Amino acid sequence: MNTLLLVILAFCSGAEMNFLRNPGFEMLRNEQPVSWQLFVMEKEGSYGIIDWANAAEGTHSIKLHNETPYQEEPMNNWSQSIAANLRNKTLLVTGHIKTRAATEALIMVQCFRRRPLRELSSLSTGRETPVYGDSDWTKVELEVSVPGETDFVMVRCVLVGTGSAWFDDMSVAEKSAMKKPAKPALPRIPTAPTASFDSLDKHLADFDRKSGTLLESYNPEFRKDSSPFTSYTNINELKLREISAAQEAIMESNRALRNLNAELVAQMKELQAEIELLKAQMIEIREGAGGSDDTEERQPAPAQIERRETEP
Ligand SMILES: [Ca+2]
Repeated sequence: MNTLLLVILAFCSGAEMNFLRNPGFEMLRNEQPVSWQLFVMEKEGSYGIIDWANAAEGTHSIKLHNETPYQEEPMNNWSQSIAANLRNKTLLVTGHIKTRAATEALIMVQCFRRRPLRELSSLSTGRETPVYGDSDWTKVELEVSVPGETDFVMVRCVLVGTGSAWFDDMSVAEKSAMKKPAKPALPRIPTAPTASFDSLDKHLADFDRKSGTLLESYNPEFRKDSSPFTSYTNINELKLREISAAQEAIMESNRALRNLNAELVAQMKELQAEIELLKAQMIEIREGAGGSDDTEERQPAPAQIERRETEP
């Protein structure tokens, strides 16, 4: 029985489709899990690897480790972007997390609009089911109502602070008929950056300036929160949202620059052709008028000069 048939049978039998690729980290390429991206801010004793010794399912999991704290929390993470159309769907996101001496480990889900780039929602398992300290494999889950303007969904496995965290057996599936009320999203950042090419420099400058005091800038209520874990998660979720948005803005601007360069090259070629044509017409006019000075050599067109220069 081939794979396609198995997939069709699974679909027809009502099994939930997992929108994540390689959700159990069993497919490897160059000792890296296929379809997953690693972000670890460079620091001695901080790393992300595939782990053969710990697994909630199969034989592999992914691991993050931070030996010592960063001056500013980078939210090191493994991530995967889902481009499937998930608009207006209610998703059930699940995963398994194991920790050793960890400050906190969580799964975060962000919904983004692409043009203009804007984060539409962000939720994490850290808000209601934080995993920290020494924990054996723990199942965490999160319900996400995907906004109607969403173009892609980012799923991140995050280690906050120090220690070790393992992640395995992940799933992002459409929640079936029985719908629960949606959980509230994080407060929106009023100055969420867009991918406008003109405003990129301003945005990056703002990002640098605000990164240190992000929470106070955007969420003055956080200090009233009595839960240290929830507060810590909020701070770092906001920072990660900013980092993600800045990365996307840079990519958008690079694309805009490439397009602009291509247009400029095309325009220059057109102008050069027009100049050649005008020069040829001037020569014709001079010859037709018989007013050319025979004692003076005619000026050749630039194209002719180039040819002469390349001749041996
Ligand atoms: Ca696995």
